[in-house]
Amino acid sequence: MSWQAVVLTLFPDMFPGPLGSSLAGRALKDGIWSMQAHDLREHGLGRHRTVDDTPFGGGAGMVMRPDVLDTAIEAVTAEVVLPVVYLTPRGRRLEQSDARRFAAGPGIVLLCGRYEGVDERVLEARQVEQLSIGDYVLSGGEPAALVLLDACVRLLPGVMGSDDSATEESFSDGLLEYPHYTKPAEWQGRPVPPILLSGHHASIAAWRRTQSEDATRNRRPDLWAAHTSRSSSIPFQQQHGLPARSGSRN
Ligand code: 6GU
Repeated sequence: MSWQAVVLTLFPDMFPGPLGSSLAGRALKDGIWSMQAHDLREHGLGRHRTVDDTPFGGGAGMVMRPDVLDTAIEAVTAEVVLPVVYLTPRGRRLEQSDARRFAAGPGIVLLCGRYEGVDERVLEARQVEQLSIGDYVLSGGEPAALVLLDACVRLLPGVMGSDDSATEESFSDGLLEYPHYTKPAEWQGRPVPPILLSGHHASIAAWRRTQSEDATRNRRPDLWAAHTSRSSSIPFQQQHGLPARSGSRN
């Protein structure tokens, strides 16, 4: 049985979208994962297939109805038990550990809201997990759903090559990746860092480690703080950007 991605959306045409190409697209064709995008309007009420209404308490915009969403969720979770996730800027920030957790299970149901949001009660009743992909505003949850699915699918067995690139990349040890270089050795007057041409594998590994640490410290102080608090092997001076201890202590 393949890993199951179920999307509930008013815009099913957006799926699989970019996930129909490249690695994820190959894996979809190979049956490693499957994708169903359901139009929420199929469960809409009345002649106009209404899915939303005005917010109690007033305010701008429309809110998606809990009864419509509940029927839609019930229809797709009748057979298998899958976690249900609502993509919303109100959610907790998506992390690599979430992708690992979902990829390890049978699949996921993704609820993509439009308008001002969805009625809170259906999220409580269905124990829906709320996730955001970052602190910026998208016009809907669909691009966020594609992001979450990409992060999960690339972790499924057989999707990436036989190498360990899925696990070795950024975030697996809490550091950003070191910079990469290829031919030509000099381009527009810019040489490749000479250490990379030295053939000294231990020195190259040490240089890359330093590059990873410097990039993380400078660009992502949040990741750096988490990394240093985990690894007690890093000297206090280095953790705090102080000159290294050297010479006699007396
Ligand atoms: Cl999950 N949805 C929307 N609409 N905007 C977002 C988001 C999600 N994550 C970041 N911005």
